[in-house]
Amino acid sequence: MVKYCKFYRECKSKAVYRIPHSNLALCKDHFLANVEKRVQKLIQKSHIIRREGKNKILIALSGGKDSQVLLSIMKKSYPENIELHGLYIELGISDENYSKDSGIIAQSLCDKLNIPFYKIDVKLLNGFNIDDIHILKQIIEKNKQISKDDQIRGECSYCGLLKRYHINKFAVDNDFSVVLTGHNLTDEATSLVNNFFNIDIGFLKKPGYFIESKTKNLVSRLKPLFYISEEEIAMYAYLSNIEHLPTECPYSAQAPNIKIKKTLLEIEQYRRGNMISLLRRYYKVMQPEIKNASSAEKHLDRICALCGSPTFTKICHFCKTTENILETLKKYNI
Ligand code: Q46
Ligand code: ZN
Ligand code: ZN
Repeated sequence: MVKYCKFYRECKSKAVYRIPHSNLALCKDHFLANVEKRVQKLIQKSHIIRREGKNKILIALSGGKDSQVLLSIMKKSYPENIELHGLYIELGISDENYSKDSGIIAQSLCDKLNIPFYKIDVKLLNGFNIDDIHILKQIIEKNKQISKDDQIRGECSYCGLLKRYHINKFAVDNDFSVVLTGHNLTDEATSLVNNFFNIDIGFLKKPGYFIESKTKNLVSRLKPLFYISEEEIAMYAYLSNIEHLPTECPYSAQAPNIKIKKTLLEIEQYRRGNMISLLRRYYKVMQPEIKNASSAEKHLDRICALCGSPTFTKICHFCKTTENILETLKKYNI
């Protein structure tokens, strides 16, 4: 039987998608409008768009569906009163041409929407990329029996650090008021559960979709797709014909959260809306309690002696890590 759009009983079009958490069947136009409205709601709640002055906003792009959809929605929703710019971090993941193709796709959408595009190559700036980390990890693991001196974490751990650092630095250096990232509901629910398992209080007391910075050299960050699931984003990209890289990063299969994500998606099959209610209720009820109960927030009140970033210690975590990686790469002649 053909299902019809249930948008306030006004619409007589055929439904194309059922919103997972509300079970609301919608036609193409009303589905797209529903997603856009939910994104605009978070933008409004975070007050990142000022009525006066310039609204210079940076979107972190990866060429994947999340950031491509975010860029399209932002351009469509705020055609005039904000100045949008796109930044792509070239991480040097060569398998299946992953990084190269991602950059081309991100740039192509920026060109199409007339948005300034920038690219930062981590190998040029830091002397190594994620492929180098991968090679180093393989060698260290192979040599474990001989030497336990060298320790290395997974590729994603360094990748996350490089991206966060360079996105923030670029935003600070170029006077952006806020950075938007494409983190979605599915990934956020997965990280939350993972951090519960690890009892990572530092993460658990952080605010959800908006991290407002009052620290010099640290830009505020907003995740406008926080309450939009991966499936809804894929549907939005498909229905709006938004070009994006369809393949996953070759290192994503080793990402520590992948099994938790699969389990959450299975739970979602019989507890519809489980992920969205987990995030909503956690950030409304539990996060404020954890924040109040835990020791006072440590402030990033020092400036890194090497790079000038805000830090707790004399040298920031990024500079210490990159220095350590460069030394280890040299040791193994990579
Ligand atoms: S790009 Fe980087 Fe992701 Fe690839 S290495 Fe991991 S973190 S999976 S978003
Ligand atoms: Zn409709
Ligand atoms: Zn530093």
